[in-house]
Amino acid sequence: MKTSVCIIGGGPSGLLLSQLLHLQGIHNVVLERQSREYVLGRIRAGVLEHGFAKLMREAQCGERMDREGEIHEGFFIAHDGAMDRVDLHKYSGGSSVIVYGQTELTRDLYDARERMNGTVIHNAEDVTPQDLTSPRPSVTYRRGDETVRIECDFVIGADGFHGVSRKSIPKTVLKEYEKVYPFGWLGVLSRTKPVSPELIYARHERGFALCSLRSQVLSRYYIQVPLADKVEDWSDEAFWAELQRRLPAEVSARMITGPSIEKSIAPLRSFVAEPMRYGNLFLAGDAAHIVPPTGARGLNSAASDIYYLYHAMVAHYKRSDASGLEGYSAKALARVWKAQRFSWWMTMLLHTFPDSLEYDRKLQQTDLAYLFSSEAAQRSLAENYVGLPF
Ligand code: FAS
Ligand code: PHB
Repeated sequence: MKTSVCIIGGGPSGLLLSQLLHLQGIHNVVLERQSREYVLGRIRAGVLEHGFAKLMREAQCGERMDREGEIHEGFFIAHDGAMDRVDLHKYSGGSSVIVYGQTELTRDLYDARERMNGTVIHNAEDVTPQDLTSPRPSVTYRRGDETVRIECDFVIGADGFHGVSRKSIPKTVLKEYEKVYPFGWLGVLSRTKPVSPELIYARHERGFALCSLRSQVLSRYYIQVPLADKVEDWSDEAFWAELQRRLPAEVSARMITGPSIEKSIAPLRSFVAEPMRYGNLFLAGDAAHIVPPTGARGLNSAASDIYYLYHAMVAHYKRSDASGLEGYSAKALARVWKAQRFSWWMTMLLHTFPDSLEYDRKLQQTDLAYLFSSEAAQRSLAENYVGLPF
């Protein structure tokens, strides 16, 4: 099989790039290890930057997002007995975010790939990039007993943190930066009316909590839990009781609880791999970087990688201009590290740390007091949360 661009990974990064390249007549193939149902069974991100939303529209996949997604112009931070609102619209110069689940946007991307007869190969086993530094790289994968080779010009590693692509870069070339946090997030999805029309991030001495949503009948809640906790340690009743302990009384009092339809614990880490290019392999999304979800930057960091790669590939194939490809890694990493900083800052601000000093906790309180006393501080938070320019 021959193609121009072979994309490893059928998550949002891989599918969005595949769709954008297809619309520009650049042939590509997506290789996904799991089934489509498995990929669509993952519950992950919920907040889209305006840049991500724009790319979805450019990919002709934004119609349901614009119809069913919710525009949010602010969110709340509950702390020290107060509930302060961050006015994103005012402090970002009129911008906002869209609340629309990653599961849904991945479904929209799959549907578009199918509608346009795109090649997305599921259940691809033992996917292996080959000859990445040669002018004719290829990717092999196993389909039952058969090994298939896909010859291509470029390989895109959009296969997430546990994928094969980053591991195909020699250790003498790759530099990894990592910070692991001493806690995780226990997340619950429930068919209940959300407790608040806007997100509530809560800093509490018992631990962080977040009230989010997927729609007006589907709520998404999180609480910070110790790393040693397992999902089976948490009954629904225990979850709801702990969540309500960490929220302001007036919020807890109006909370509608119900059975969890999804419950999982995600560990929190900050991670960046450099460079994001090796020969004709380009890394994008979680394959290259991971952030703690506190700042809702995870999926959104993938968006700028895809934007840069998309424009670089179009320049290469349509104008024989390789500058975008040559400059990709440095350009993508510059924005990735700003998302890393913001996610780290939000995480340090709002979580309780097992080994923190009383001094550290006073600094957190002071940081929040300063934030809500300074328009400059709120402008800084807002411009990062709605998404820095691509
Ligand atoms: P993905 O991991 O989504 O997709 C990679 C794809 O590659 C997967 O489908 C995988 O099956 C496939 N793959 C892996 N290895 C392969 C191989 N060898 N061959 C072929 N295919 C292979 N972000 C937020 O903003 N907010 C959140 O609340 C949030 N919660 C999260 C919870 C969890 C448990 C995780 C893991 C991430 C969360 N994220 C969140 C971040 C998440 O949304 C990612 O940023 C987003 O999925 C990135 O998309 P991709 O880069 O496409 O990677
Ligand atoms: C979510 O709705 O899943 C969500 C929202 C905001 C975050 C993290 C997760 O910062």
